[in-house]
Amino acid sequence: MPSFLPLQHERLAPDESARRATAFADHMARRRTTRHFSPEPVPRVWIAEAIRAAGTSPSGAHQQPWTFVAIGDAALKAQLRAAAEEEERAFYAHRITPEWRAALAPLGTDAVKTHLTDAPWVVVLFRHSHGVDAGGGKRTYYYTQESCGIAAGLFITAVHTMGLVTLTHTPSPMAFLGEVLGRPAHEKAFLVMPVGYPAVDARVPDLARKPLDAIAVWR
Ligand code: IYR
Repeated sequence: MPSFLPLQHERLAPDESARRATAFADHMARRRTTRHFSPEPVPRVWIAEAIRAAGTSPSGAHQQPWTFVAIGDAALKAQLRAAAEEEERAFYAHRITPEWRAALAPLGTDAVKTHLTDAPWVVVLFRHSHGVDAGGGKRTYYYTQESCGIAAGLFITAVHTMGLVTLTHTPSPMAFLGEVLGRPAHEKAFLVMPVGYPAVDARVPDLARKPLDAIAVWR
């Protein structure tokens, strides 16, 4: 039998909804992805709160198919950076297609991943490709990609809201992350997110977002 509870919901005055709608969209419009992090420390509890926020994400069948590994240890970050750069050197030298290289050109990315050692925290989101029941048996999980994508979005939003920056980094391939971080085989590295203050001279590519009328259709 499913068990239901009354929804806890605060009904806002319409003008307050309107004010929040614009304030939040403006707040998110100020978010930028930068590759330039300050090594300044960030309290562990802030990272914990961002993970707690991300963990409120909706997920397929409420299976919550995610593990967030937060790395603050400098030696471990250096080990991850070395492994990521090895993969990325092969990516930029051989695996990248000409079309992909052209698409990345405006971002100015290369195989050097200073953010993995500059940022005080590197958070790696692992997607559970399936669950494991009490007896060690495989339990099918649903919509794990979508679920982890939404959770990552909430994490990024939490980080931005606390005045920090993050970068959605996808080293390719990512299998080394599970090995270095000792995750079980059903946890697949999904996204690497360094978190910290921006460097004083942090820069961002000169990019524009699509306007509302290019991304919304009304019927
Ligand atoms: N994984 C590489 C390449 C890369 C791919 C995309 I799509 C980006 O938006 C940015 C980078 C890297 O991290 O450099």
